[in-house]
Amino acid sequence: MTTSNILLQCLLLMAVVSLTVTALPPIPDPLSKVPNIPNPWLTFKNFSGCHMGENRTGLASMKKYLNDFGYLPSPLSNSNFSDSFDSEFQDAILSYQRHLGLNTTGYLDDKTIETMVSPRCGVPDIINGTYTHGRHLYTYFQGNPKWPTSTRDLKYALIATSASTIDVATLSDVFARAFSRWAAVIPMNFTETTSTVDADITIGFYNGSHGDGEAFDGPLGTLAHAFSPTDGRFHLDASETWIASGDVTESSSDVAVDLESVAVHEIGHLLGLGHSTVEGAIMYPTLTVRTRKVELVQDDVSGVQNLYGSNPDFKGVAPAGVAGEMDSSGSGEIIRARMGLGVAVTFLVLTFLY
Ligand code: TQI
Ligand code: CA
Ligand code: ZN
Ligand code: ZN
Repeated sequence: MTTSNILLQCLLLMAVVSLTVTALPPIPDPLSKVPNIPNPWLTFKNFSGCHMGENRTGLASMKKYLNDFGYLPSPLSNSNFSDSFDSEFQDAILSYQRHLGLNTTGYLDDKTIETMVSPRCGVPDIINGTYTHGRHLYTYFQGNPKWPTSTRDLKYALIATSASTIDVATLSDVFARAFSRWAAVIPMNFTETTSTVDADITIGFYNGSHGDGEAFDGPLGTLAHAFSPTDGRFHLDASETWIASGDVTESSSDVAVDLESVAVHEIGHLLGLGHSTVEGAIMYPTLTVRTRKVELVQDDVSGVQNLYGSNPDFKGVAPAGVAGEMDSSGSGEIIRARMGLGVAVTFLVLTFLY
């Protein structure tokens, strides 16, 4: 290779480089990254910035999209979706953003639209509250019962404590802590009331049969049960060795059960969650005696937020593995609830394994 040849090549290369440089397109705006192939959802780009209370021609097509993929309920029979950005549509946007791991802005920001316009699988993401892609996660009761969206304050009352040896002040503390774990993630307040008539949720300790056809069974077996929304009854077996204060793992009893752990699980049922297949979830249907398990994991949070939305102050759960305050003696008996049994019956006492 001669020097002039190299020189020529250099010149050529420079020409190509400068050509390429001058031919570079302007810095793209985020929405133009989407390929311009025929795409039925491309019109969604027109809704950029659209938010609550607005009316945009054609917005109904996005409602159709969110309906097709499981985020928005179908319109009332014989009616069509409207073009107005109403609160139901905002809930669907929030749910979509949560499921897709986007910022939950609740409006049509560019990133959300870009995600919607992108090619995707035709199978709905959610059918009856359950993810269709990948493993099964949280579940709901038949018909997805929940407390009405207008209810943002639930009152609970301790109505039957005489069968329990734990003093009422301690019980109050334990249930307040258990409720607050759920209140931290959804826009719902729980307050204790002494008035049974005002209470949405009633909590009581009972021995044996207690009038709902589901008798308690002495130590272990069934520990407690709760009804799906909006029944509100939460019963505990008075004959368990409940640990309401102090460290359950240090208990002298080998059938000691941590009261707060069971309360957090039952409150999940009271709010409308069935059992989950995610190990480590509060709604996973096993608990080991002499073990404390009180921290919600992402699956519990997704399940309950999909019903009620997110608490605006909620900052996310600690990553798995760090989250669990799970603390086991390792040799304890495992308490198991039968998966899905209660899922088929709503407003009836759920069927129990024990
Ligand atoms: N009581 C069962 C439970 O709360 C009752 C039940 C069985 C149920 N299947 C259901 C309730 C379906 C709703 C839907 O799960 S239990 C656990 C767990 C029980 C079990 O006394 O067996 C906990 C109470 F999950 F660990 F097994 C609390 Cl945490
Ligand atoms: Ca029992
Ligand atoms: Zn009962
Ligand atoms: Zn359960």
